[in-house]
Amino acid sequence: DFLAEVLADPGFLAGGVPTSFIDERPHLLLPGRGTDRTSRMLARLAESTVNGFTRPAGVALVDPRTRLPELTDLPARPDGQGVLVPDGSRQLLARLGPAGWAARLRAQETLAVTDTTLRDAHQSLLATRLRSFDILAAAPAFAALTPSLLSLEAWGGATYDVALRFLAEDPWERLAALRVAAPNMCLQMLLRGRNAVGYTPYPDDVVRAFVAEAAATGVDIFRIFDALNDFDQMRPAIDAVLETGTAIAEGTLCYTGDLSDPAESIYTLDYYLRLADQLVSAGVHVLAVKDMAGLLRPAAATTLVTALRERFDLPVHLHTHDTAGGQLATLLAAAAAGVDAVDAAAAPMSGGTSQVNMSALVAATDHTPRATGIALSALSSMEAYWEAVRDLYAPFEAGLRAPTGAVYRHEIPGGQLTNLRQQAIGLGLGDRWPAVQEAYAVANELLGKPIKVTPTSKVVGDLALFLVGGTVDVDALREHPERFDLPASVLGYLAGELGTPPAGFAEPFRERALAGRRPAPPSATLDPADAAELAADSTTRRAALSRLLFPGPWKDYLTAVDNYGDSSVIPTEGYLYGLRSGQPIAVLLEPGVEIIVELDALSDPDDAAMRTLYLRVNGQPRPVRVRDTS
Ligand code: 3PY
Ligand code: ZN
Repeated sequence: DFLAEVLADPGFLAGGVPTSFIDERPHLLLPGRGTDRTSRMLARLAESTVNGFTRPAGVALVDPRTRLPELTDLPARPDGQGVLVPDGSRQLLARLGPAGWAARLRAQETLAVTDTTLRDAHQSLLATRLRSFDILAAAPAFAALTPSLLSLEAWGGATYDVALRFLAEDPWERLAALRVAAPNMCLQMLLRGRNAVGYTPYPDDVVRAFVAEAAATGVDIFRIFDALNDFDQMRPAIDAVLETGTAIAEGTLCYTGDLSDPAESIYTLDYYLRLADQLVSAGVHVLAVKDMAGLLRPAAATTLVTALRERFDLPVHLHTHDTAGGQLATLLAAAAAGVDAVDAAAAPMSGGTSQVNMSALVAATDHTPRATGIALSALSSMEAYWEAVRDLYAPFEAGLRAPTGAVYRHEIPGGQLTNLRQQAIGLGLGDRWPAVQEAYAVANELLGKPIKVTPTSKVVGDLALFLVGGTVDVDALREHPERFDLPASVLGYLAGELGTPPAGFAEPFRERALAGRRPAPPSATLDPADAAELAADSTTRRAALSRLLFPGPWKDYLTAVDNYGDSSVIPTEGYLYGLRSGQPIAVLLEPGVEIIVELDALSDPDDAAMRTLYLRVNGQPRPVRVRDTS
């Protein structure tokens, strides 16, 4: 809520304020709480300056906010805080209710589009590092310029974990602030069924509390999947969404293989239709096809979409990744077959392991019966912003420079491909990347060709790295898995912790692998003290959820807040790279409380490796010491 207030400050949106700001507000220099907050913020900036990332070479970083389009065509809000935004999908949902909203989506000819820039696109291109700061700065432009989007996918997936683990941010605060900043758009999240936003199954009470809190905080559309397409693993989450009475439940078919291939024996059209039957019987409002690796080819999309729409009267929402470069063709084939909604991303955050470029999709459908109603000019006006954002996050690019055809063999999901590559580099296997990809295909087969998406994709990836890192003889492993010190995630998977793959486990591989070392199953019940916290007020409940889902990262987050305060208010260049002489940074600690920080000089490390930053804070000299860990 605090972030939402900051967002409403004209100074924030303008990307800074004149240094006279503080002269007009001398109270900001008074000691007390504000001073303490300032010290912690300075500690964070000092830490980043000395030990942070190195600015990317050859790129002139700019403050993305200076690249935002001006929203001058819209009437100002009566309170002067920004512009009035047109009604969008969220008002429609409030008016029609979930079933009516879904019926309308199914009946309309317009191709509906979800924007994934704020979730899957940066998860797939930038290791999920996009901060609330850059998400919230873009939100008013989304709300003003693209109100006809079906939804903003902006939460869930890996964003929850990464916010706590790497960004020192509370994911709930991001959601609450985004809710305020884009009041006319349906917000969508990706929920991993029983695994919620984590990697192992949680007790039903945790999933139920998570869904209730997410809906109350601002999620309108829940895309619910299970990594093994196991309906029972999705059921509690679906029920919890239906219980809200106000949110949309998208029941998801994770797509893998190639259903047009006569040799495909597991993931056939019948297989998907059987699963869709279960989802529809459970009462979901929308059927989602989630092609996480970008394997759905145009002809298969035609077959699948046509069959789903013939068999059921629900709208169908298609998600894919452009890893091999051809997925615009798939979206167009699906559109021709009647798909109701598709996912795409802002051009500078699209392509490769991310989603298809929304501008290309809009251009391809304009002046046809399936035109999206989204203005190309609106999308173009945001490109400079996203280009600047992408430059800022350069250290997290693990990028494929170009599309890859190898995905049709290894089937690695877009969200995992770049991460796995980084993991391989971290293990000293960077130059063996082709071998890792091939090992992934082998591990897939050893594990019974499961659907690969978080968390099963991690199991397959772990086994692949184990194969390459340990130069394991695959035939020996296939025959005698009990002789190998297999990764814990692999043993857990084989023990059925994540459910059962559609074709069952490969036997006798599984029996042998588990012989004498079957891991204990995760607990299905909740400690009464935890249950009480989940039933308490929102603040207690959110904290309990974060602690239960991610105990370690939650503790790290609390420590970071202790040390540095709320660092989500620091502009990303300062947060990642720190200060540079001659480039003051303006930090809005809260609405109306802006601190201008400038670096005058930086000392060399002393005998204890301590360095002194000679800062000026609102013009006043302020030395800060920090340990150089390099
Ligand atoms: C996630 O679970 O985070 C995914 O994006 C799966 O595709
Ligand atoms: Zn995805």
